[in-house]
Amino acid sequence: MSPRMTHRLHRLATLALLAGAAIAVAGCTRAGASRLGSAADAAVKVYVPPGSYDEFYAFMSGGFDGQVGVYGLPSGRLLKHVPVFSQNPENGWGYSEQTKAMLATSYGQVPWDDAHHPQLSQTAGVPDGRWLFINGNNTPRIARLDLTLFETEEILEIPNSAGNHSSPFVTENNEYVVAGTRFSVPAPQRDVPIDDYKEAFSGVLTFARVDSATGHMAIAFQIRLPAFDYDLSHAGKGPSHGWSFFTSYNTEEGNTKLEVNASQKDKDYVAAINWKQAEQCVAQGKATTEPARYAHNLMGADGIARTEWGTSTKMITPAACPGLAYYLPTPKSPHGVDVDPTGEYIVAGGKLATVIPVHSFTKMQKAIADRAFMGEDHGIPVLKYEAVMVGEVQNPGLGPLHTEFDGKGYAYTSMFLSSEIVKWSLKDFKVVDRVPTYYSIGHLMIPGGDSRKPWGKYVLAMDKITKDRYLPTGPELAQSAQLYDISGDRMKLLLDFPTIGEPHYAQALPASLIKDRQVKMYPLMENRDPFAAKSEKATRVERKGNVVHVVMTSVRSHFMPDKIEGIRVGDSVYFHLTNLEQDWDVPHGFAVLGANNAELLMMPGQTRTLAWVPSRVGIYPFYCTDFCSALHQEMQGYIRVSARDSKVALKWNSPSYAQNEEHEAKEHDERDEHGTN
Ligand code: K7E
Ligand code: CUA
Repeated sequence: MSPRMTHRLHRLATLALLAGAAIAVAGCTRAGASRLGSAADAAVKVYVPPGSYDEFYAFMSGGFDGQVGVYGLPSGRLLKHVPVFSQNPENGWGYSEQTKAMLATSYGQVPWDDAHHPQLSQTAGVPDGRWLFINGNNTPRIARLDLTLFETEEILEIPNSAGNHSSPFVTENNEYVVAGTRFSVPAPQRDVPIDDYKEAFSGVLTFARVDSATGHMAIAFQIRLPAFDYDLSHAGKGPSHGWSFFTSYNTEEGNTKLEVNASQKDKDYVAAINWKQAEQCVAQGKATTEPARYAHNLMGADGIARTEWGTSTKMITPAACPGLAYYLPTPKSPHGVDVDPTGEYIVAGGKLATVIPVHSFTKMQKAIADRAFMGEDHGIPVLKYEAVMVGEVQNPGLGPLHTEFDGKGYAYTSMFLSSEIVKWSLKDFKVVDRVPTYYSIGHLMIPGGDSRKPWGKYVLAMDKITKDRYLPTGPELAQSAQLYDISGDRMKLLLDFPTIGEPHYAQALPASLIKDRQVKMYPLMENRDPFAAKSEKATRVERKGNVVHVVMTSVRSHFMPDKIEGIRVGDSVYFHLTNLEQDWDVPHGFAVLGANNAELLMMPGQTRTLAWVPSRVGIYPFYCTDFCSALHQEMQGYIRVSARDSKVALKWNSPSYAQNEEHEAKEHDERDEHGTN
C-alpha cells in the first residue's frame, strides 16, 4: 500500500471514528490485552537453539528495497537478502558483466524496483519449492528465483502495463504467472491528453506461461480490459482451476484526485477471468498480434545473463472472446482477493467496506449459466451481487485488506485501520477471534496459506508502522513482522522482528522441502564463462586497443596475478575473477581502490567480471573482501596505472607471462619495422 493510500485510509478512519463506528477497535484492544500470556511460553515457542534449524523458510518482499528477504520461522532470523530488481554492490549483482543484463528493460537498465508479492511455484496447488516469483511494481517485471541457488535467474518485462501490482500470483501448476496493471495507460503507449482517459486508456492483464521443466517464462497472451486499476489477484484452485480473479478499483475511471474520485461507487469489482477460455480464443485466432517491445532476461547455463527482445504480444478482448471475463460486484474499493484452499470461496478485502464479502465459485457459475446479470460494464457482464455473494463477515474491524487460510476451516484477514488480525469461520462467516498488530498491518501470511494445503501453524503479520516497538533510529523506523501461534483456538503473539525493506506479501514453506537440495558450489570444470581461468596457468592479461582483459584466479589466500603493470589511464579494464575453490561456503571477494561501481563476490567455481576505468595514474591496491582464511588479510595485490601515452609494457606475475613476453617482443619488433608507434 502506498503512503498516499495510507494517508487516505487514515483520513477515512478518522471520519469513521467521528461517526461513532469505533466498536471493532474497542473490542480488539480488550482481546489483545489478555493475549500476551506468558513471555516464557512465547520464548520457548520461537527459540531455535544454537546449531538448530528453523522449521520454515519465509520469503518476504522488500517493497521499495526491490529484493527478497529470507527469514527462518519461528525464530525470525534473517538468513539471506537476495537482490532481485535492485543492484547490490555487496556482491556485484546488476554491476558485474555477467549480471548487468538481468536489469535490462525497454526503458534502459533499471537498477531498482518496488517488489511486493512473492509467489512460490506450485504443483497441484501446493508449494513445491522449485521457484519463487516476484513482481516489480514500478517498471513492470516478473522475476524468478531458483530455490536451489537463492538467486534471481530470470526477469521478464511486461509491456502495455504500468504499475505491475496484481502480480505474479501463480496458477495451480504454474501454468501461468499473471500481471495486471495497477495504472491503466494507453496500450500501446502514445501521446494523448490525460483527459482522454476513458477512451484512450486500457487496463491490460498479462498471462505469462511458465515452462514446467525449466521455469522459463514467456508471455502467452494479454487481455485488454476497461481502464480500471487492477490491484491484486489470486488464481482459482480445485473446482475453480482455470480462473484467475483480479480486484479492480477506480471503476469510476477517474484520472485525477482518486482518493475522492475513485471512492464514489458503493461497489467496484472482482474481475473473474476464465484463462482456459482465453487459451481457446487464442488458439482459434481471435487474438490480434500487436507490436510491443519488452526485455526478457535470462541467466544462461554459462552463468551469463542475456537479454532477448520481445517484439509483439497477442491481445484478446472480452468482445472477441465471450465468456472470458465477468465482473463480481464487490464493496468498496477492494484491495486483496484470496481464494480459500477448497477453491470455492473468493474473499475480497474492501478496504473502505464495513464487511468482508465472500463470493462463491459455485454460485458464480450458476449465475453465469442463469445469466443473472445486473447489466454490462464496457460490454463485460456484471453478475448480480446477491447471485455470487455467499456471505458477508459482519463487524470484522476496519480496513480489511488481505486474507489467508489455515486449512482447518478458518480465514484470517488483516485489518489495516484497526490494526488487527481477525479470524473467522468459513462455515458461517462469523468472527471467532481477533488480535491486535503493531501497527497498521498490510499483508499477512500463513505458510502455504494461499495454497490448497496450508501448513497452518503460524500467521505472520507484516506491519507498516512500528512507532514504539523498537529502539528508535532517527526519522525512519523499521517495518516489522509479527509471528502469531495459530495452532490453538486463539491466536497468540509470539515474536516481533524488524525486516529489511517494507514487507508487503510473503510466502513460506517447510524447510524440509528445499534445504537438502541446495547447490553447494559451481563445478569448476564445467565453468563455461569465456574468460574463466580454470587454473593459475591460464591466468593472463591481454590488451586489445584500449581494452584490457585481466584474467585472474582467487584461491585461499592469493590472487593470480597479484602484480600488474602497463595499464593506462582511460583503459577499459575488465577484471575476470574465477574462484578456484571447490568447497561449500568459500566465496572470495574482489575490490579495487576507487572502483565506482561495486565489488565482486565469486562463489566457488564461478567467474565474475568487474569493469574499471582508471581515471588517474597511481598504484591501485586490490584485495579480497570476504574473510576467507587465516591469511585473508594477505589476499591482496597491486595494479600500476600509467599515463595515457606511457610506454610501460604490460607485465604481470603469473605463469603465462614469460610466454607472453616473447610474443609481445615480437609484436614490438614488427611495429618498429613498420614505423608505427
Ligand atoms: Cu496490500 Cu502491494 Cu499486496 Cu502492500 S499490497 S499491503
Ligand atoms: Cu579470499 Cu578473503
